[in-house]
Amino acid sequence: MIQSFIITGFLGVGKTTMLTNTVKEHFSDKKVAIVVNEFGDIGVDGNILSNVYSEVLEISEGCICCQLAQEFESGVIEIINKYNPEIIFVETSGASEPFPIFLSLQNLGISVEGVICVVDSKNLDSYKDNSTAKYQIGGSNIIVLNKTDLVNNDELEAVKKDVIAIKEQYNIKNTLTGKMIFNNYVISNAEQGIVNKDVFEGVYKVDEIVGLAKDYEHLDHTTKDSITQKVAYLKDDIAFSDVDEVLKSLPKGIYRVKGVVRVKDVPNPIVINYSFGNVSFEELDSYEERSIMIFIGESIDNDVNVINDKFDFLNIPKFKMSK
Ligand SMILES: Nc1nc2c(ncn2[C@@H]2O[C@H](COP(=O)(O)OP(=O)(O)O)[C@@H](O)[C@H]2O)c(=O)[nH]1
Ligand SMILES: [Mg+2]
Repeated sequence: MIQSFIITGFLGVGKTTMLTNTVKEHFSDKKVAIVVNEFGDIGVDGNILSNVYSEVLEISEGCICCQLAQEFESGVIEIINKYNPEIIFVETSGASEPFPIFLSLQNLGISVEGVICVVDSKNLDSYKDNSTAKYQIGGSNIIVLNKTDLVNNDELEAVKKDVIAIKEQYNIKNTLTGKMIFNNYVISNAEQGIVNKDVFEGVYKVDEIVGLAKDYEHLDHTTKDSITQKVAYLKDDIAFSDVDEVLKSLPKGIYRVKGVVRVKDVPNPIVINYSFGNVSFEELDSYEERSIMIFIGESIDNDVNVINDKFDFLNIPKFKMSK
């Protein structure tokens, strides 16, 4: 039976970092396939990850927990046929819930070995009131407190307390039987997404969910404290300092920025990965598309207009066709 892990967690908490740093380390002897549900029109993570693994199925535009279950399932079937993996890791979008993905995997006869929720220990306070974030914690059985390098012991303890409180309140139940879906859960600390191998060793294996309630209530995170994203296409001939300037002047509502840009003073294309005030840059070997930055946050339309007006090299289409 093919095994799988679902990696969930809010925007920018370190899911992809965990995939690249831990999966590479612990599963070098296995055939691993990775499915990434990128929140954003263009899959930036797919671009990074495909440099590390050969098989990345990337599902973009929309989130797998809502409208894309079918696309997700047929994508997974395709990956199985093509690659015959022993383990599949699914990184869900930071704006989606893990549970529908869990069901999809079970539908396909794939064993779910764990639902891992990565938590940003430094920034939990800024996002813990978001309803999707709460359901992500409630819908997981392995909780990884990441970015421990950015907090002290007391802060980490406080984060742990918050996580436990959210977990108790939002722990996912079978609505038919009223029973908890996970009998147990663990909390584990991490830096740069590096966790012990025992997290993956099946000790927390999730039992098949039998007779699941059909009326499982799907949270409508597309309207309530909804996370939106806007893509900006950048004009050519910008400098690295221009990118830096944009990131320094972001309005508060925009807490996540991803992008791939070419700038005239750096030879290689640069991946931008910004979350909650911290940014990292990585150089790519090649990138043929237009330079883009994706701005993500809660109700960011006004915020985006502000930066669009300020920087003439950003081109953010004002209207988007609705689906
Ligand atoms: N300081 C610090 N930064 C981290 C850690 N883990 C991830 N990051 C950074 O957080 C940002 C978002 O990480 P990413 O893995 O892309 O998040 P994702 O959106 O959850 O996939 C990147 O800039 C990472 O380099 C960590 O443990 N400590
Ligand atoms: Mg990611």
